[in-house]
Amino acid sequence: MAQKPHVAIFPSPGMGHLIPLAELAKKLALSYDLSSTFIVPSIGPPPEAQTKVLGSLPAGINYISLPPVSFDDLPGIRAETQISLTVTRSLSSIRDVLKSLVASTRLVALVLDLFGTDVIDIAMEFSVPSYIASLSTGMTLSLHFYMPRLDQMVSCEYRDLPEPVLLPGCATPVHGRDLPDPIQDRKDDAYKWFLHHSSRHRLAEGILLNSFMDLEPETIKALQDQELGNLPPIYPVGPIINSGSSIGVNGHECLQWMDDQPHGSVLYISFGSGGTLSFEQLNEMAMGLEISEQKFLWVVRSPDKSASASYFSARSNTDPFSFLPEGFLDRTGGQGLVVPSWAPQIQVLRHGSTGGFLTHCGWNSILESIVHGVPLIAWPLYAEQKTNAVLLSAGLNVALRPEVDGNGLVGREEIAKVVKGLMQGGEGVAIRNRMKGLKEAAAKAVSEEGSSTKSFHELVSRLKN
Ligand code: UPG
Repeated sequence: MAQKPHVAIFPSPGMGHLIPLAELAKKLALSYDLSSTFIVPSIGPPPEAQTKVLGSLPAGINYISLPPVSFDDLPGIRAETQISLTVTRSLSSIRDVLKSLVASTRLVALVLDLFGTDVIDIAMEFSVPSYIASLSTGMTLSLHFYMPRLDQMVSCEYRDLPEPVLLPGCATPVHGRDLPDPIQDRKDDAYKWFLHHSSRHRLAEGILLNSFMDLEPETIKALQDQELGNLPPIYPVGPIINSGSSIGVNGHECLQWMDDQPHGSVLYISFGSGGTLSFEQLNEMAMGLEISEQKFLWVVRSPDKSASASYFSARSNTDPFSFLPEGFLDRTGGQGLVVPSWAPQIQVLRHGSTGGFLTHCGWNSILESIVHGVPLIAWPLYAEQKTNAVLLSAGLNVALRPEVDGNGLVGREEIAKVVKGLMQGGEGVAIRNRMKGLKEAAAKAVSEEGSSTKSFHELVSRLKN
């Protein structure tokens, strides 16, 4: 009997990459009978959240953990650089795994994300086609294809450009300071890596985009109509989101508390798998929430100067409660729940008591909010999150974006203002209604005849043949 087609999936480090790729693999297995193997890079001990995701994969999806790579020789490098170097330092073990998969399975494709583009060369050695899973917006994908040109055209730092940048196919202009964080310092290695991966997008056999036609119609059309030159085929297959197959860390405590809250009353606050605030900002956040008098569920991590300090561990570095203002937990006991490190986000967003989400604008969080119709406060921290915040607030109009003061902080009064505005104000109602429209559009995209379902069929028939 002929062997089933098999797909190798290479997620670069970070829960924000692993979670949507795990959901993609489940879809391939359950709807299309394609088996897969995850090739998982590692730096140190695997985060608990990662172990839970990999441990709950259904039959037909395997994973192989690569030997850990060390960064003892490069202390203090940026997260984006470390992610890229984790990939290049793992190339020889990736080659070994691919070789054994080629020998033991009918390997039809390798799927990798933005930071994995160096693995394309190894796949070529084995004549295996590579597909890039573009796990953020169509807008960011447009930037990747435009990046080599932008790099040539602009000589100053992007934040110093007098006019906003119009990315191909994108109706919303983006100020240079809102372009992704790794390209804010042209001398830094993170810039070179971003440009490197961007240039290599054209080597892919195809690109799966975790967005959908009705969300970013002009951008996706521009990408598909080849306005940026000869591009690989783009398959908009989103939203692919966390299905929440396990309750996860702090799950029962959060959901029990949510059950006791009035419908639509709770603001959920989370900065994704790795986001952290500075000590001063953590304090302003606590005081702002308290004076807003709105209910909240806050996932808190110990403060750090780097906004991505928990990226590789997905947990607080030390006890975060000891950094909160004195008496805060006692005073807000009836108003909110604070949990350390991690919450069962998808179950929280699905819960009837949730009325809003203050998010760091990671794309998975945004898609999860759209699918559940939860309006947003956009609080971007790092990576491409500021660009996403522009799309949400200025483009789609489904988020409030608080003002940052001259010291780089969002003050307590401003926090209380946007929180009340979202949860109680007229603006909040308008945003909630627009979010409802996006929720319906997302459901339509993944329905039987929906645009993303059709795209998925096309992609799979390409993979199988
Ligand atoms: N999550 C939880 N509980 C938590 C925190 C996160 O379940 O307490 C889940 C969440 O549901 C989501 C994922 O973890 O599925 C987090 O993904 P995302 O919101 O995209 O944030 P990051 O982990 O920060 O994602 C990285 C980048 C982000 C980018 C994304 C996709 O930081 O900027 O958009 O990857 O490329």
